[in-house]
Amino acid sequence: MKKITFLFLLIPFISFAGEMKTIGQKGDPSEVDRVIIVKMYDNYFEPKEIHIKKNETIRFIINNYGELVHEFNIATKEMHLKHQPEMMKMIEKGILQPNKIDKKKMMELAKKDHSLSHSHANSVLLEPSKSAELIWKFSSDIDIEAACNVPGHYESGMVSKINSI
Ligand SMILES: [Cu+2]
Repeated sequence: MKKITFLFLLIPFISFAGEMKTIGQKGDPSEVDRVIIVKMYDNYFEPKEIHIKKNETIRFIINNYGELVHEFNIATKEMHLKHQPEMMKMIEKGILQPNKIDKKKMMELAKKDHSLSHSHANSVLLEPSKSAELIWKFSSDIDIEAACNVPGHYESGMVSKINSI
């Protein structure tokens, strides 16, 4: 019985790890090939297109110049669409506010529901005037996008195409 429970817990993890592999992996700081500066505004990114080479490790330096909380998330369109309900849940729980992240509440609620902690290697969530960096090693040439999944932002065009050459 215990074995079966364990397997069920493992299945979503395996499928997520599989998805991550197609978009690349967390990059090693000592292997950074290039730095790309990303600016967040309400509700769009600059640049709108990002060009990368297969196997390139990029250090993204992300600055939020907007007045709202924004996310920079590297994923396929399907992964973004799957992540959006998690972001909606963060709003419903009061963790994610238009211009603020309630980190205390996040830590508290994430003890019971890990999806509320928003800890993903391929994503950063930033309050206004904050900045962060994300090092990513791209491994494939499938269609990926950098997007903000704060409810309504993706739909209003907060997405940059990542083209591999
Ligand atoms: Cu946004």
